[in-house]
Amino acid sequence: MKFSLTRILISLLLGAPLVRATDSTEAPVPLPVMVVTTQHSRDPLIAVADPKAPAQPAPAHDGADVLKSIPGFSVIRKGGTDGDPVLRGMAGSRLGILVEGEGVLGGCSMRMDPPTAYIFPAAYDRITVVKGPQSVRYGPVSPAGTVRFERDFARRDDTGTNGFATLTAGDFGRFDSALDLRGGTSLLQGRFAATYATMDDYEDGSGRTVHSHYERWSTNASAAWTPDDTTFIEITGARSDGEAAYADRMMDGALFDRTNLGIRARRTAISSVVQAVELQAYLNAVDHVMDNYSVRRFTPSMMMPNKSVSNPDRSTFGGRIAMTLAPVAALRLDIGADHQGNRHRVRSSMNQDAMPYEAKSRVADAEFRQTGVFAEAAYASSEQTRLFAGARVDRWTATDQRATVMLGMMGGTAANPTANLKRTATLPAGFGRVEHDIAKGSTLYLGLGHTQRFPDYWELVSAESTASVSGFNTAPEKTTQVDAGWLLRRGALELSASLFASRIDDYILIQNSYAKPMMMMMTRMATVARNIDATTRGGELGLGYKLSDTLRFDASVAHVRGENDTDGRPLAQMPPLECRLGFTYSQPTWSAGLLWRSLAAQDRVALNQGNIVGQDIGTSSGFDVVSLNASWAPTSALRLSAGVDNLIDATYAEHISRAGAMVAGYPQTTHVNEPGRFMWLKADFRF
Ligand SMILES: [Cu+2]
Repeated sequence: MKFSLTRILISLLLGAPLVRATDSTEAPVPLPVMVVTTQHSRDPLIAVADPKAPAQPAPAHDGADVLKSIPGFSVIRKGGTDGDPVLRGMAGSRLGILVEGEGVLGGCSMRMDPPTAYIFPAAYDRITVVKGPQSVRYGPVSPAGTVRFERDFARRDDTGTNGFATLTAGDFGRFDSALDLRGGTSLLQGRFAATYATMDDYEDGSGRTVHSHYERWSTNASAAWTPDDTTFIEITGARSDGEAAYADRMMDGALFDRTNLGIRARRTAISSVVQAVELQAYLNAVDHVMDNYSVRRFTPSMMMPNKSVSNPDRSTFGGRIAMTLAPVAALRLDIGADHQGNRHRVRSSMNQDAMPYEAKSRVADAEFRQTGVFAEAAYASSEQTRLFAGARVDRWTATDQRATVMLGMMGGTAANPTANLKRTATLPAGFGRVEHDIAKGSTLYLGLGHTQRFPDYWELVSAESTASVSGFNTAPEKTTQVDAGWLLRRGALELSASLFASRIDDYILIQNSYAKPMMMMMTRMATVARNIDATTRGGELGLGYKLSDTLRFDASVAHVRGENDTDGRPLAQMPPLECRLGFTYSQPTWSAGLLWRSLAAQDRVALNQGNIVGQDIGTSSGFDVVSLNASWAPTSALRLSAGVDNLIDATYAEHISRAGAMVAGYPQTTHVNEPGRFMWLKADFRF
């Protein structure tokens, strides 16, 4: 019994499946014929998604849209792609995003490029989400949770090649393709993945064209050396780029260039006590260009009378060393250290014709460094009860390298009061959780976590403070959260309930239209970062029920409510109550399904307040969207799926989506609207 507890703990800790997936030498497992509409949690606080599976609504090919099928997630829309993912009302750096354990930080001061803008889901094997501050092993603890995009990481037990290819075509000129090839022997293996995705401007339900076209491509390559069953050494590289039209601002993204280099090594089964040692180092260099002329028709405006460009870049480098110990059979201990540093630079031109930005030199404006140590334990105290606890401490340094501060587009510049300021902070985080099986297939859990988040680039550099033109003194944010829930799998029933309550001291609120005095008794409107105290609470409920061998019913509810206790107002940018109902009829080789997504109105708003991505612009009404899907697997290697998203062509926008901007040649809408009726076809082929 001890052995199986150990196996469970190892698999929980390493994130590995309990039973190893069969390799290509054995009979292939057919591709599942379901179109994913709702992901159910099967472990406390953990949601797992297959980034290669067909999903409805059809996600844009980026790392944010692919999370929409997990209850609790929503996306702040800005255009056709590169939206910002939100978990339980928490966006930006409150949600950690890791690509194979690496941090990728965008460079855009206007937040065009969240980390997910550089992620191409079809190139990965698995997405794992840990909700809440309930693990300390993945770098500084993000208060809302951590999303990991990962590839399988194991020795091959055969020689040969195998691969996965996918094609999607749809309305509005949608075309996605991806190829994932792997081959080698038990000693050496290589992998190559490439993706290409494009879409024209889409139309909302009322036939209004939204400035939203995009084109994206990526390539990933890796080579691994596996001299024996317990040693894995891999080097990886990636290159990607894209172009995206934005419907919510005066500029578009003309370049989203990412260059990646990484090395990782793992040695397992070193001794009875040392189960695994892992080492990793990486570099992610992001180069971004936004302008007002190359992706849209240039139209001079008061704010930007000339062709204008901004070209930020950010290099993020980091590393990690970790060890998994098993001092006794029922105890697993993970200890380690990680480091991350990043450097942000920018060059720009307010008159590209007269002074091209390419001729200017890049100027560093901020640098961040973080080093942390962590220890996390998992202990099976009985066959029914598991205890988890962890603690980490991070040392942060940030340097303000700006001599001057830009006061908006028209405000000119001012001397930077925090120029050359180097600030440091030592921030703790920790959690404890108990999971108890009250019966077979029925688990209750209760956890308490605390984390202190160092402010990010956008909170320190892009925003001012209320008292000064620099926000560089913004205090760290402290989150204390209780997570509790119940998982039940019995017969035809699958139920998951997760509830949370969070107290956030010094929540970093981003507020725009903040009046500041200017010379000659005038005022100007600034965007400021303010520390406030806030509380949030809510949860997700998931239900799956097999009505018969062929008919399945799925439902999910996600809710969050936030308070700004300092201002006595609702906390801004909270998505409204969301319900999803799904029916699926399935046969072994085909399925057909219906998804009904219903959103409540949101009248709890705080105008001009929000986060680094966006601010509340008003209340929103509710909406209902009905979609249909079907899937067919004629052979074990081929799957065809199709869907009609938004069947009744409803006109709607997500509450948290950005306000529509005036774009020449396009109608302006209050929010950036979601697409109208959208038909798509997807083919997946495994070989
Ligand atoms: Cu940008």
